[in-house]
Amino acid sequence: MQFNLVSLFPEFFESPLGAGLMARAVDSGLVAFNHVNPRNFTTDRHHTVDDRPYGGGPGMVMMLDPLVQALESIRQRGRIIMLSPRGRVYDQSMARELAQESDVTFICGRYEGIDERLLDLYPVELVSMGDYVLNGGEAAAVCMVESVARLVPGFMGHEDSGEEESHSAGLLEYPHYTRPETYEGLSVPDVLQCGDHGRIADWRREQALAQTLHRRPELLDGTCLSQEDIDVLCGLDRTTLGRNLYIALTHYPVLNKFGEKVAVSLTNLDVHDISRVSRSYNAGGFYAVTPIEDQKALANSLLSHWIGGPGARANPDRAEALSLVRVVDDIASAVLDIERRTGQSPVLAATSAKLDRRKKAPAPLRYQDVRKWLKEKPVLLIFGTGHGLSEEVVDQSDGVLRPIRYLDEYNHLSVRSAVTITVDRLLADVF
Ligand code: 9D3
Repeated sequence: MQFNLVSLFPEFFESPLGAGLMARAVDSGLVAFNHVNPRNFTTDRHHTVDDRPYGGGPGMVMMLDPLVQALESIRQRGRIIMLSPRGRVYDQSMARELAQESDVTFICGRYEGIDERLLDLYPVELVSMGDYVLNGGEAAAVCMVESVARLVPGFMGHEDSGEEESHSAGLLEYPHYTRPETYEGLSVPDVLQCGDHGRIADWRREQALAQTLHRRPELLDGTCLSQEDIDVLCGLDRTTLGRNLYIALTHYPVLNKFGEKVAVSLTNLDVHDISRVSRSYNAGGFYAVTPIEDQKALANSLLSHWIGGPGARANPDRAEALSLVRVVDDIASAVLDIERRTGQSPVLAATSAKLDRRKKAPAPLRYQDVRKWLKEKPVLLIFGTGHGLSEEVVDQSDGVLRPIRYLDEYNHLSVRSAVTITVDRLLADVF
């Protein structure tokens, strides 16, 4: 396989592509490198490859002609990859694709970037190594070349394949151990010394699943899981984030359609459905907030019917969900209850269907902010009935979560739908 490397710094590649397995693959003719330096295709006295950007601004831009001449000098270009922070993020599936090719060309940018018209002249694919800043494309090209080359049959030597075994695909690795058996009092897990290969394989699979769930849960979405795997994952502790989440459904003070402060009646359907969401996601609790006495009495009679009364015998699952409901006068009472239960003060995250467009409005909370809090402390997620929370509730909160559909104008989900979507964004099994 031939790799064409278009770069102003060919010497960059000397040691990373000249050591270990890569050196042996070059010696055996399995892979070859063709270094092409755009500076060698300049015609002016100073060998200029960059110029000032049209429109002004900092930095320099790589000029078209040296790049075009450099590309034209390559006989078989194959797929043309431009390493760029604007590219699609590189992954193993793209490495697999490229390993099928006989030629690939990598263009490594320097300076602020290249003249955009190169993309009109050649079918260039932009590829990024991830969201961090490098000095240029060379280090990224090395990553791509290395990951593609090891998939070329024969590169790894013996019968060893550069690809992970199919049964471990998409999971993080299980932990490895070697001698000595104990080191500063730390011993090797007993199961690895028992000699039972079936038990060892099971343990390693469980470890791989546990590592993936705790460190990179989003990988599980792209992984084939057996029923046994799912049973293993169910047995692992996934409830810590959820336990810290508390939901408040506010019936007063909320706004009516004229923006006036009002009280809204409690509804049976809201209490049932939000309690079932709370239980399904293992939330810490659900507060129905209303200071109105007959509303509280209504809620409590509903709860006693379903939790201790005839409803509980007919439908024990519902009793389990509704046991999470606590009827309180106001947000402050919910906060006190959470403090009493957890010994910690909750962060208050208000919600809204609309972005606050006022000039001095603080930036909305992102879901990732709230997810981070949930790892260490209780969070009370506050929803409003009617036309949303009144300003005083928002003002006593630590922030307002970004609306569910913040890029759209029409925004009229029921509060039950909004609770469900928000809780799923915070606690989903899948990311
Ligand atoms: C001011 C905006 N910057 C974009 C994030 C400018 C800029 C920074 C760094 C332009 C080019 C570069 C050089 N980086 C690469 O060429 C590059 C890269 C990267 O910086 N991160 C992740 N993957 C890649 S692939 C090529």
